[in-house]
Amino acid sequence: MELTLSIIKPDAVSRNLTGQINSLIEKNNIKIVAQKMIRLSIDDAKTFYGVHKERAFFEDLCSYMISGPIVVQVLKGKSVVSKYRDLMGATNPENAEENTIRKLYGLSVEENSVHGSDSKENSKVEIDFFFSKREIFNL
Ligand code: IDP
Ligand code: MG
Repeated sequence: MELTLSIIKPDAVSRNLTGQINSLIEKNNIKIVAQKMIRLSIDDAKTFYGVHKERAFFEDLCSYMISGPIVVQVLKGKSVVSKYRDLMGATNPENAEENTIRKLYGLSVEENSVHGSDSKENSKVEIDFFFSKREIFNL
């Protein structure tokens, strides 16, 4: 069993899609073992997306991520890091497969509704960034 960090991004939370996205997660046999709604500070956004700080879209991305509440989650399942990436679909919703979250709900390459850790190593760092041990059920 593996854990991954998921974020339901401001575009999706503001359009009332949290429940529909959670339903897709659960239908795919992935367990939500921690979840909370928060609003990021600009410093948090810049730290979280630090690997992208040289990219042209970095400032825009950080502004977008603090534009409204987000839902951060810890997901648990077999090979859930790659499984959730598959369920999310390609970064650009236009390139995402049918029935993926980003194909169904994404608005643009930036406002693409969800984040998921891209490796097991990063999932640990990202989960620790948002959650304390006592917030995660059945760790
Ligand atoms: P990922 O979320 O699929 O792992 P990354 O390349 O890690 O994609 O990019 C992080 C986030 O930055 C994306 O989910 C998206 O919100 C935003 N982003 C990525 N590429 C672009 C771009 O070309 N323009 C604007 N925003 C982008
Ligand atoms: Mg990424």
